[in-house]
Amino acid sequence: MTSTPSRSWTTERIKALLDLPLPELMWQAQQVHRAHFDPTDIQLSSLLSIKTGGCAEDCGYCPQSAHHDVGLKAGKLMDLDLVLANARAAKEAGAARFCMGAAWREPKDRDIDAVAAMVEGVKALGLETCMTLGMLQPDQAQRLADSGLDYYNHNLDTTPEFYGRIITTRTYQERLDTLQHVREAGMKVCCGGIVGMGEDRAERAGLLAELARLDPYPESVPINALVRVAGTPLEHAPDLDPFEFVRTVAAARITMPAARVRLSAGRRELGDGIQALCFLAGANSIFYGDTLLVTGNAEVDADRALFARLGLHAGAQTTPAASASPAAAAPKVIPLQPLASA
Ligand code: SAM
Ligand code: DTB
Ligand code: SF4
Repeated sequence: MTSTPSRSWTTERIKALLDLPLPELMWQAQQVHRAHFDPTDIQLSSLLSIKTGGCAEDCGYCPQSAHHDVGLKAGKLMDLDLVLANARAAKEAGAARFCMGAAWREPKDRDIDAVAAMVEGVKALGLETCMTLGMLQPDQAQRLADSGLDYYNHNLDTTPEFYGRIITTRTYQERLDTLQHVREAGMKVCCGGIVGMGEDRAERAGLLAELARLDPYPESVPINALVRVAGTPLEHAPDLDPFEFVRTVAAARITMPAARVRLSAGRRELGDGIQALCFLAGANSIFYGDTLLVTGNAEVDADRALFARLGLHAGAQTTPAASASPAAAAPKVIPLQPLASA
């Protein structure tokens, strides 16, 4: 089977994929997956919140927005030593990439000096580096690239039509502009979205069409299932049929054949069976570690057990089971109590 060039993916064509009987959709996704990857190989990225809470943006899903009261204490930018201690623990536990997230609308120029030192330090440990700091100006993107940043995560989150119901403080076009600055600075793009915010199937197709038509499409595509955090406007978002999540993963695989499609936030709540279906649908990356940014993630021990049951392995550098000593089982230095989801 040949993969259709990404630029020809329209919302209508992707909606037609999402409407297929599940066995047909899975079959197409698996053929594309096997043409580009070993389907047992899963990439592991660990997350760390380097600056937590108090964010000026009003993203309706986000526990870190200053517009919502979720009982989270806002913090300052984390010290370099603590970042590096967390990165070392993540590497020991088997992660290949370390993603540092800051609850900023956009970094100030002086913040870039501090985070560039983090990139250099994490890279020196032999990890791939990723950051997500909000909007970037071209010169800021260039400074991050020059410091050795491999990936920049900046999500489109949803389709342009649904976007205004979720975020009012930053435009869709501003997100696209940041993605362009990241590309022009020579970094790899990590860009995806959230499923389960009350959007319909056509709107999920619209998100995938935006992602697949980026030229080139992102190397890394996180598909998050909304984590409904008490105190956020989306606390009571309607339940999503988990098969809709699986379908979205499959369509991401088909439309962005060579991307790492990441089964991201919310996978613990999806359970082992749905996670397994996502891996069969072409997901080949996870956020790995007991916390996401401020909410809990599937635990490292549970992931090791699931990988063993499914015959999956961590591709880059190490496998979690082979590399880890009990003391390195999880990055225990993270000084956060995960927030409970609603
Ligand atoms: N502040 C930066 C920004 O928004 O660009 C970076 C951090 S922000 C937390 C990164 C991404 O996390 C968001 O774009 C969103 O896709 C995801 N996210 C945040 N809260 C979430 C939630 N409750 N459930 C699922 N994904 C979430
Ligand atoms: C992404 O797409 N998902 C991650 C990462 N990029 C930075 C963040 C998920 C956050 C989930 C809620 C929280 O813990 O804050
Ligand atoms: Fe701020 Fe990012 Fe959360 Fe939006 S998603 S409120 S920009 S931390």
